Amino acid sequence: MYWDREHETMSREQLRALQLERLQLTIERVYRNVPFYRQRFTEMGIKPSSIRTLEDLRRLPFTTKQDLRDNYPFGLFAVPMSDVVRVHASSGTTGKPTVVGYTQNDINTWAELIARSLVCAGGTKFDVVQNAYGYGLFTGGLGLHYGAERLGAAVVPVSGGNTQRQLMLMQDFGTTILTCTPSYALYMAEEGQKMGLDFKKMPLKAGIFGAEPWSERMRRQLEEKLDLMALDIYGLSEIMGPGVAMECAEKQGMHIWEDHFIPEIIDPATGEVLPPGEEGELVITTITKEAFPLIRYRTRDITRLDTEPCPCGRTHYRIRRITGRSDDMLIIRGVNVFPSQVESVLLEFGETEPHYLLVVDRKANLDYLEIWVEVAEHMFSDTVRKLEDLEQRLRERIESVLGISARVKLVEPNTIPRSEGKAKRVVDRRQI
Ligand code: ADP
Ligand code: K
Ligand code: ZN
Repeated sequence: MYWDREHETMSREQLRALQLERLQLTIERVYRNVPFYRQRFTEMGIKPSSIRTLEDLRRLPFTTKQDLRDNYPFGLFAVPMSDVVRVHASSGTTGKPTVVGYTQNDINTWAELIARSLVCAGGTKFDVVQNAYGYGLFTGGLGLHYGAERLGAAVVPVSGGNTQRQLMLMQDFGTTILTCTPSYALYMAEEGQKMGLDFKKMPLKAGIFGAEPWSERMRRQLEEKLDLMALDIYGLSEIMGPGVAMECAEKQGMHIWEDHFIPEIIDPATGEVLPPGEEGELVITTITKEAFPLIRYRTRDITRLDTEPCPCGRTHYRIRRITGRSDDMLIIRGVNVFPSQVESVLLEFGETEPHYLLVVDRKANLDYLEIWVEVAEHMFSDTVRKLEDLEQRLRERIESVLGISARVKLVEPNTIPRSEGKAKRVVDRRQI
């Protein structure tokens, strides 16, 4: 029923004591090994010995994605590269990605937390886990992979895409646990139906869905169509990757693994810590990471912390569904996209106007991105070929920066509505 009963069901007092001990070690580590933190702490008159209680955490400064960008690529690592065994990356706010590193111990911790998360979904060594999260620089694929192996399950490292083959393997291998984004799972369900598959006759029992926001409505659809228990998993590369928090069979929010991460909920406007239960931005401090520890990292994800005891017996607090972001990041097919990334490409090209719009839609459970870009009047008197050529070059460059496919549509001046004040860069038509 549990993977690590001792840690998952610790009393709150024990858990707090463990957190304080680990927090103090982490503060010492970053103070010693990361010039960025030493300088920040010194400016604020903070020494490692200043952190005497868990409440003292509030005195420490936040870390933001901009800090990661300023220290690109390895500047915040707290160990020499000889101790780093893996590097992952996710979208940054402009062209450069956010880079994270892991020691062997970090990889082990990650595998442990994923194993815990799989057990939350009823996983055992007898399961066949079809892992359709993308493998590569993104944390989804490899993160789930090592945890499923740790559990002793049989992992099918199929990665994303190629839906017909996914469905064939699912049938032939007798997949019992499916891991992927919720929108891709729905897409698979519908493709399967078209192929005449009867999911009720297949051994699928659980789906571990995350990397993008979804809803109770989607949960009902997934459970009905795929005949499984659909659970939510949360994570972000900066903190580790998937498996930072995982729902149990109670389906009342995701247990955040507090023996490794300390969550806080803040008012995104003032930075003030909010009382338990209030909605705000999730801030996380890592307390066991070696290569890439982060102090009070602002996730920009909006949620609330549920401190009520859970009937499953796990004592770790739960975060509720992520309801939005406190920045302009979009998640398209599980991939993080910032409008500023598109802007940086347009600036680099210098052949268009600075007015652009990202139009996102979901058709048949797949996300589509169209980018409208205004070009000068005289461009339209040029040959069609010239315009098509620009469109294609922009598309190729944007796709390589964003990591997802997109359609570029060149439009005439003043096509994109102007707004007073902050420009509106996104039209999101998706319903989840
Ligand atoms: P991952 O591969 O886990 O998606 P990324 O670092 O690429 O990692 O993206 C992390 C972001 O994805 C989070 O900050 C959050 O906005 C979003 N995300 C991850 N899991 C969920 C989830 N279960 N529900 C809503 N959003 C999620
Ligand atoms: K994501
Ligand atoms: Zn629970």
